[in-house]
Amino acid sequence: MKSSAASQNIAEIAEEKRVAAVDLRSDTVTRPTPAMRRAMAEAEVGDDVYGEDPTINRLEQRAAAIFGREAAIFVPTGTMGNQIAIKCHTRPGQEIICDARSHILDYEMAMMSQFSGCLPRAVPGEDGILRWDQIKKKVRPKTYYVAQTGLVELENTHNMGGGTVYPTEVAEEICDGAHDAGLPVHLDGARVFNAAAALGQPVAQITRKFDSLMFCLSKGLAAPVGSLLVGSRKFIDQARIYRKALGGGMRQAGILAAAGLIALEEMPKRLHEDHANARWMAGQLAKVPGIALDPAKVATNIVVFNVKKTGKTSAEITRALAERGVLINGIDPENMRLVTHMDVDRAACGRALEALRLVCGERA
Ligand code: TLP
Repeated sequence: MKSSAASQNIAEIAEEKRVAAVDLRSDTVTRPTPAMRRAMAEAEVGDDVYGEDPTINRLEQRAAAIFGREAAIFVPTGTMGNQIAIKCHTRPGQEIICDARSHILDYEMAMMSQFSGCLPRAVPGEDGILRWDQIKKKVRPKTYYVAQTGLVELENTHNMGGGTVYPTEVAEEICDGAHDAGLPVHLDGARVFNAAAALGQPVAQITRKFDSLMFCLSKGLAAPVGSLLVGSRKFIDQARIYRKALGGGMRQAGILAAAGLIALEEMPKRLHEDHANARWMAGQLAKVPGIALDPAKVATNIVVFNVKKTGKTSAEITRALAERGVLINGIDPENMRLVTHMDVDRAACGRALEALRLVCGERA
């Protein structure tokens, strides 16, 4: 994805043109609802490093209950949640089996190496979805002269795979296989509520075999900040130590947890609207000359499409769209990603589509 500095410039281009932006760069751009802002203003708070913030405690307890686990910990970002989990599960010198386009590998600043001293053993999943048959071949033999596998990591939904969803039986087969091999499995469930909505199954059911999972409040669930790491009491006690070590002990963060509680209780109900908008956009986009994608693969709120045959690079398209008030980023020179969310309704999606038709229709 673009650096935040580059994205900022794109937003500025739209602003200069004084058009109301349709921001499809990510579901991270959602703004807190009026109810969240009220709850934030009125939140009961205390010092969370002393375990004394009642709102944080409530959020952690609710997250653990919703996922049917012993405990949870509030962390400022999904990245911190994933990296704490990796640190807890592994020892320096081990390998982590993950998809070749996973967020932990491509967008988390090589922290699995910087912080945990581990190497990725990247496996190419189909649209990001791995199978046990692929993974089992990558588990290192238990001999003293090769680095040992320490962890298997999955991502559901898979971001760069196009918001793809793990069939529950596929994820469970991986967890069972890994456990038989003596390996823990962590889930990057940044968008696990989108996966649950698409599958029509509760999050507790689709995650029950994972040893730990991280989910984000600040994506489709629209909270301003925050993620939770969920697992056993022992795992979360260890996670609390690493969160503090990373500078993630946040004091009166109940102000954030108050918005997070609304995100957790209220927002999963509306994710199907984002999915319907994404599916609609994908169907329309597939008809635009020069754009290639398979709309049948769009299951959640992410649409990845190829623009090679428009004769333009994704960067050129991003800029031309921004001049028309539409914000969509490239993944690489040929591929782009749009993400639907609470702050873009069907009419806004229609405006974005119109701009895409115009921009892609022009010859480079
Ligand atoms: N994803 C962001 C970018 O970093 C790509 C986005 O716009 O989608 N896991 C997954 C699957 C994610 O998509 C993200 C963020 C994270 C972890 C990290 O969350 P944050 O941004 O809170 O550190």
